[in-house]
Amino acid sequence: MTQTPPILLLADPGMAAPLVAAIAAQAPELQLLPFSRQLDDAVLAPTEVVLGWRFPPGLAGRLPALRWVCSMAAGVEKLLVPDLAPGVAVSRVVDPDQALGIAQYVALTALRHARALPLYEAQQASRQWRRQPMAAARSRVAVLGWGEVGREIGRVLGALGFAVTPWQRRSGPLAALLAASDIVVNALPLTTATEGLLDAAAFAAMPRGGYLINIARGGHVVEADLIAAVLSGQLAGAALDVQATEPMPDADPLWAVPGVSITPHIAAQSSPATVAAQFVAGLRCLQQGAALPNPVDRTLGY
Ligand code: OXD
Repeated sequence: MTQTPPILLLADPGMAAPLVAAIAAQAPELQLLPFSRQLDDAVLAPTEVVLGWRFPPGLAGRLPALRWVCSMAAGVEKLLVPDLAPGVAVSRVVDPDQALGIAQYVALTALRHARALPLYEAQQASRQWRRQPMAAARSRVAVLGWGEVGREIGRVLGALGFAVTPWQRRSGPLAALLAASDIVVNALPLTTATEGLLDAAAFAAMPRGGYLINIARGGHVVEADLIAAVLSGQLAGAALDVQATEPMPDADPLWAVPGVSITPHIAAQSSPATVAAQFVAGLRCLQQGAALPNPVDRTLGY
């Protein structure tokens, strides 16, 4: 491999050390430069390659030699910043284990809702041994977004007996599918076209007692509308692994909505070894002028 300028690493401190170790194990000749606010323009200017999940504000405009941005996250919207020069290629890591992990999270939360576990947990708290009728109609699931993650969710839920219907933006209007879905799972990329898609009108279109599972981005959901829909009983609740503001502040009203389960963006993460292997393979393609694996269409946003 020919000598390259250091690779700029945009990772949270907890993620940076295992990634640096995984890349060193696979390509010891590569030099990594973890980003810090103290780095000045002279150090940043030679950067040709960025590996990360989000640009700090103003950074992309300070990288005049940038050629390639490799996203270690499935969602790339935080890298497609306005000051990213038009010619810079963007691609992403696609980790099948991450898709499986997310599908497991969705299966867990969908089954918890469909099998009325919160009801039995409440009964246990008051020592009630009471059987409730099961509603078979709870098994219709709309999966919004049919990329690697959406398809894996569909595969796992299908195997569990849920009737899964996929939806993509090109499938056309969403309302009819929402009206026929007891559970809606959001696995869409966040783009200007999908931001705020899950709003009061979407929740009103769902059958009363419906349930939302969001493993994509908080920006897809108008959270005030979701809270109103749950408090009014239109929705039974929601499982939100992602929220508009992460980390969620203490004062966020979502914390205390009965029926809403919050997890801190843990549905699944890519493994450092997979990120390292795909990044190194992508770098070789870049150096040889070959097509990058898993390219991102910057216009579409995914
Ligand atoms: C994401 C990820 O995009 O964790 O949310 O990969």
